[in-house]
Amino acid sequence: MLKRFSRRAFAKIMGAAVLGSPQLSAFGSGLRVSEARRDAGPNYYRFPDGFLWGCATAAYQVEGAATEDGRGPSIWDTFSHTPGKVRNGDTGDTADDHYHRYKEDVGLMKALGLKSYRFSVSWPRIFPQGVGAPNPKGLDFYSRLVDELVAHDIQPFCTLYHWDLPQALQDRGGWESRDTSQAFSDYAGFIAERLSDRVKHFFTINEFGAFVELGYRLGIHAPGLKLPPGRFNQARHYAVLGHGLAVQAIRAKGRPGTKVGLAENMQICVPVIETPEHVAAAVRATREQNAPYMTVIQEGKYTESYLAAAREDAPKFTPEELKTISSPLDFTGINVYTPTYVRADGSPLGYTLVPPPSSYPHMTVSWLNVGPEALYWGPNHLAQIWKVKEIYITENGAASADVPTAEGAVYDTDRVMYLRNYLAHLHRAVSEGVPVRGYFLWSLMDNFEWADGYSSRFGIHYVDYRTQKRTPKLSASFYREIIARNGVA
Ligand code: PNW
Repeated sequence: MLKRFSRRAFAKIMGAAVLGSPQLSAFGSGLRVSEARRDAGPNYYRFPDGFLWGCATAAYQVEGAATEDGRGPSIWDTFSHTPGKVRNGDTGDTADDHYHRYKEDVGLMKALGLKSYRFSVSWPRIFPQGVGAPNPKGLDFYSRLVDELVAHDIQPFCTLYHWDLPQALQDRGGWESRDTSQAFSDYAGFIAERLSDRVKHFFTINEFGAFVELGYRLGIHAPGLKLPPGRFNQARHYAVLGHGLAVQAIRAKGRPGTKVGLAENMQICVPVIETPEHVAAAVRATREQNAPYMTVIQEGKYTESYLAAAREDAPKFTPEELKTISSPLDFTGINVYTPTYVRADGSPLGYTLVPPPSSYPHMTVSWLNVGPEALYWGPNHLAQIWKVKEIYITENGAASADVPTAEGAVYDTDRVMYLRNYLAHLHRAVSEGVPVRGYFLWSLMDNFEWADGYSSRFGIHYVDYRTQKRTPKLSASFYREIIARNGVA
C-alpha cells in the first residue's frame, strides 16, 4: 500500500516537472522507465502534426547587392559606412550575396526539410526614397524568391520592416515623425497587394524592443541617436502606430485569407521559482516591462505606471491612435533569446527584476544568457495574459565561436545544447495546449550581425565570406533530425 502510494505521489511530482510527456502514463501502468522510453521512442517530445519548422533571416543581413537594381540607401548603409559604428568596419554591401544566390539558399532549406521560411523585404529596394514610385526590379526579386520557395513546398512568411529604413525618411525625422508611420503603412499595403497571392503570413515590424531602443536611445544601432526621453517615447509611439496602420493596410490590400501579425522581442519574465507568487509576479512584470510595445499593441492602452513614470516625457497620443495600434491581429510572433528573471516582492508593482550574477552562462554575445525556460514562459504569457490564439516563435538561436576543422566541419555542440534545451521547453508549452504553430530558427546561415558585423555567427550553416561557400554545421544536422521526426531529438 505504502509502495503504491509513493509511486503515485512520485508520478504526481514528475507530472509537475515533465508535463504532458507520455512517460507518465507508463509510470501508472507499472512499466520500468527504460521500457517506457523505448515505447515512446522518437515521440518522446513530439510536436503536433503540421507544426511549422522554419528558419529566419533579414534582408540587410543576408542580401548584399546594396546598390543594385535601383535599391536606395537605408539607415544601415549610412550607419555601417560611418567609421567606428560596426566592428571591423563591416558593412552589408555584400553580406551573404543572397540576392544572387537565393536559389542555392532555398536548396539549403530543402535539404533541411524546412516547412517555412521567414525573410524580410528591404523597403528601400521597393521605394528607394521611402515613398513615391515603386521600383519594379526590387519587387521582382521578392517575387522570384517567393516562387522558388513555393516551388519547393516551403511556406513564405514575410517581414516588412527588419530595420532598414530608407535613408530619405530618416532625413525627414525617421520614426520621430508620424509621416514615417504613414509611409510604412503605404509600403506594407503595396507589398501585401503584390505578394499575397502566394504569401499568406505577414509580419509588420521586427523587434521594436531592439531597433527603437538600440537605434534611438542607446545609439548603438542605426540611426545612432541618443534621444532625450520625451522625443524617444514619441518615437516609440510612432513605431507602434506604424505597426497598427500597416495592419489595416495589409487587411485592406491583401487577398482574402491573408494573415497579419508582428515579430517582437518582448521581455520574457520568468519566475525565479515556479510558486504561485513568483508566477503572478512574472505575469505582472511581463505587462509592465513591455508597456510601450507589446502591451499597448495587445491592450490598446499604455499602462498607468508607464505613463506615470514618464511624467511630462510621456508620449502624446489620441484615443483614435490607440485604437489603430491595437488593431486585431491574426497571430503574434515573438523572438526568444534570453529570460528576464523576476521575483515577487511587496513593492507597489509587486515584482522585482533579478539581475543575473556574473557567472551566469551566456553564448558568445554577452547579452545572450542561456535560459531555456524563456521558450516556455514567452508563449505561455501570450496565451494567459492576452488570450493569443495563434503564436509563432519568429526567432530563436545562438551565437557560437564556430571554427571549422581541417576538413571544414563545424561541431557547434554548444548551439545544439542550446537548441535542444530551448525546444524541450517549447514542447512543454505546446503539450499544455499553448497554441504555438511554428518555430523559426535564427538563422539559416551566418550573416551580418548588426553592430557586431561578421564577427558573431548565428547560422546553422557556416559561411566563408571570402568564397561565399555555405557548409552545414552540426546544428544543421540536428535541426534536420528534429524536423524529420517532428520532435526533439
Ligand atoms: C535579433 N539584444 O536582434 C534580430 O531580430 C536579428 O536581426 C538578430 O540578428 C538576432 O536577434 C541575433 O542578435 C537582437 O541586445 C539584437 O538583446 C540585440 C538584442 C536582441 C535581439
